[in-house]
Amino acid sequence: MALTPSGRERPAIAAEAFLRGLADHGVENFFCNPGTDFPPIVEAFSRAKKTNAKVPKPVLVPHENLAVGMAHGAYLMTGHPQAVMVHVNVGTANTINNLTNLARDRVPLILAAGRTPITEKGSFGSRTRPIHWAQEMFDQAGMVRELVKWDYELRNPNQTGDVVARSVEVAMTHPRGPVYLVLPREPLSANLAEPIGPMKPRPPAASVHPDGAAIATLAEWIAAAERPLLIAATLAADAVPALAHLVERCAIPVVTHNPRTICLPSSHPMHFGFEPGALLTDADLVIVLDSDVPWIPHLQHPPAGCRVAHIGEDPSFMRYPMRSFPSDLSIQSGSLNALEALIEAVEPRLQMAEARIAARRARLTERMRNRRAQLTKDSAPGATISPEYLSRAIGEAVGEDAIIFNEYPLRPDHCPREKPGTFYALGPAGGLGWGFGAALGAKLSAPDAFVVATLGDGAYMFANPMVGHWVAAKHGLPILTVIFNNSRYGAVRRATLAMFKDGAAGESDGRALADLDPSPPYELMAQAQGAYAERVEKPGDLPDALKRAREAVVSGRRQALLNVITPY
Ligand SMILES: Cc1ncc(C[n+]2csc(CCOP(=O)(O)OP(=O)(O)O)c2C)c(N)n1
Repeated sequence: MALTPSGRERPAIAAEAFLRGLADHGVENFFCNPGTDFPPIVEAFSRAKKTNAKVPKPVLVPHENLAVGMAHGAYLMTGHPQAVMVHVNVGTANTINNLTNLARDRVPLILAAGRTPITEKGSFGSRTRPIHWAQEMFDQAGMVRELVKWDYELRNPNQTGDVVARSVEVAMTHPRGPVYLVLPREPLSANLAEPIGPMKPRPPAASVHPDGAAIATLAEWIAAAERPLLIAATLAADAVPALAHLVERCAIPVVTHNPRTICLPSSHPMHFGFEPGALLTDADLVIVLDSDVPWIPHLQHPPAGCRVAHIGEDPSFMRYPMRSFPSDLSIQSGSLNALEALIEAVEPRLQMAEARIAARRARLTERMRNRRAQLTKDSAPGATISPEYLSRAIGEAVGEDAIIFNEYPLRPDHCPREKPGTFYALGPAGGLGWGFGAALGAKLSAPDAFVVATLGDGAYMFANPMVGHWVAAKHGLPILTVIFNNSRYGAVRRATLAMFKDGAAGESDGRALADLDPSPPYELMAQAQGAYAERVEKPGDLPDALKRAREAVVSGRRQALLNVITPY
């Protein structure tokens, strides 16, 4: 128990139990953007400093969306639950974009927000500002309820520890995901009846194991298939060797459609890129591994009679309102558990299939040769810097241990990554304004890593770049940001042309509402915030510019930015 300046004993308040409970549950950082709901939190941090109580590290982030992005990056580095606290309903509103990304990417985030004081007078925490009336909502959690697994409002200060434990337990249970905690000022600032003791976290349940009969069926199908295909999107780093082994053994080509992680090393003989294409339209068996959208049904589909099996901890993506991919078999399981079980089940069934597998391997080897030759051609330097050439140059410059956060212009076909855990991409919901924050959060949790954010110029603007560079400087987070600057929202233009090439919009080449000219001198703006920064326009200048920027980050411990002019 802390003492007051006059030496009297000071009873603990609920905010101290909140912070200490988070620390006891493995939360290392407390990403926050405060308001008038925060005085109990500020008091709790100040008391912890005096008493050396274990609390998370406070990380001030002057925009809530960036804070949530940072929490994502930190989670990807540690696997630990993350915490962000924001100012009442208005701060919550600013989190919703990245909260959507984290919900779809199953990130265990404890998103906490104050709530305007409940009482108009008479309590220690009662209302003291005009905003305290207007900020009240009938149902503050209703703003985010669709995106979180659980929400709760602290009502009794003595329950704080249990509320923290419950929030972490729900967030960490598979499939993981964000939870929302509302903390009104009165209970958060109230004295506790008992001193705060250490909390023993309840361990979350292990990832689910697959049904044995379903695995046996799929193993039979694999042994019998002529033209199998596996489509994946995300895979935990520790499951990559198992996938690599299975598909190598059975000669199953793998396509990672809309990938968010490395599912196979780029050089793996079964890594067939990122578009299902002919491998899908020819297939007689498709295994969908933790992939929400394995192909685009409007544009392509497997042939009639092709078997389709889905594997994942939530193979039917229950929180997606509509999703109608065909399915002959659905296996609910953590990916690693399913892959290990399949490896074991398939081996004894392969004896009869060896000749077929050898013939398929030979066909795929030939196909791979052509694929690699085409990739080399596509990324050759031209008169201007193409995104393919830029991707290749980044891959060559950053090294195999660099951790890349891609939102989303980097062409993974042209930027080989061999090590699991060295590439992450914008989640399936595609809320822009993610990558810069995620890269900063990763650097915070993996200080020795060389972290690189590859961003479109649009994505960079969405990230609140002034806040991002401030956070990098303030918290000592030197990362490299590479802007693929085409002075436009290329994706919006392409979408317009895909639908209205022959319409009136096509007459202006789909540029209306997609034009980001005049493009600001991002490099000067980053320099003003202390970054090493350059503008790069010529293909020949790119490799050295990347080297200088890398040096600035790795040796100079300085944030760096390259504004690369990339017409596409
Ligand atoms: C928050 C949010 N607003 C709007 C969009 C729609 N959107 C998708 S891609 C895109 C353009 C991004 O431009 P840029 O980052 O420059 O990449 P480019 O498309 O030019 O490769 C937009 C606006 C979105 N995904 N998220």
